[in-house]
Amino acid sequence: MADIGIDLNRFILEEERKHPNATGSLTQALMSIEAASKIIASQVRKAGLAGILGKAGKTNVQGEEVQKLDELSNEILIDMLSDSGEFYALASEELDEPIYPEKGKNAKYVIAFDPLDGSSNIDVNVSIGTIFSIHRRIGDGVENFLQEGYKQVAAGYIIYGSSTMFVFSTGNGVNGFTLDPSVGMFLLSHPDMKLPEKGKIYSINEANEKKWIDENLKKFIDALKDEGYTSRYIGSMVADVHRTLIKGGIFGYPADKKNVNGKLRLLYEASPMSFLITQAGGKATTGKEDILNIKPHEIHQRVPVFLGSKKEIDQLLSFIGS
Ligand code: P6P
Repeated sequence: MADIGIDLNRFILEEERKHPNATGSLTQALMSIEAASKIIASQVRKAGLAGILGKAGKTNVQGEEVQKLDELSNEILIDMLSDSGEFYALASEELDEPIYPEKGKNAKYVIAFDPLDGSSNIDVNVSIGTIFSIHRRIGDGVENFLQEGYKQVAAGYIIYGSSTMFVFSTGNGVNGFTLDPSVGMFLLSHPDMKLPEKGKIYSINEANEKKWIDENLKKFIDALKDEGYTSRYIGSMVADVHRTLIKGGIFGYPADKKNVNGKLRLLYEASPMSFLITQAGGKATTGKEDILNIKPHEIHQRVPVFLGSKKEIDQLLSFIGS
């Protein structure tokens, strides 16, 4: 295990050295994400002052109003990732279709990202985040993004909260790095992150209870209440998943009568977060199948999401599993 305090770049390079055939492409790819995240963090931290709060007046492919910080974060990521030359294609929550950077024509990887998830919380100063998912390039078009989640090469998020953290996995466990703004470096603060086998928290928007499709879901939540669980729901996926990764328990965004496939997107929310939770010893399911086994059919498709500690996920499936 790497020493606490080692910086992210050195950690990534040491990971590369463990793979004799590595070409350095993934290293460069991850470092370009890191660089973009530092710029986004600086914009997020001063958003209230820089007059970039508030709605940009446009709506994205999800039909959601786009806030200026969303647009800015999306542009920063597109510029930095395209310029790295390490990505053949980029897919973003903010783009209807993938883009194919000129410098990435011979690149080995593709990346899907949510540039600033939880953006409805920007104006009220609640933690928000960037989520990313990296796959190997397998072809020349959108099929690159329609790969099962278990095939991800790397996945991670950056949470802009009380501190800025970079949490990621390349398939060998999960490590968390905290930004030291005084030196502009992410330093290893959470080595080899593991979910507790069982938590004490459930995280779900109970306001939607009347719309839940499976009535056994309410029975499951009531069972947790009877066991003395507490409820924590921030309404920003990165923040709710980050807490679940550290404290355990369960986070869910189920299908309901309004969102019949759930609200969260498979490619750049559910799949990368499920990869991390699974790498950290937890589980992730739609309630019917393991999220990492789903073969996407569309880059913006939505899925029901339940992820967290083994105990709570197994208990959930005993109530709602097919
Ligand atoms: P609701 C934020 O808009 C988001 O996409 C996720 O970050 C979050 O988990 C979810 O939506 C919250 O949705 O319907 O509970 O407000």
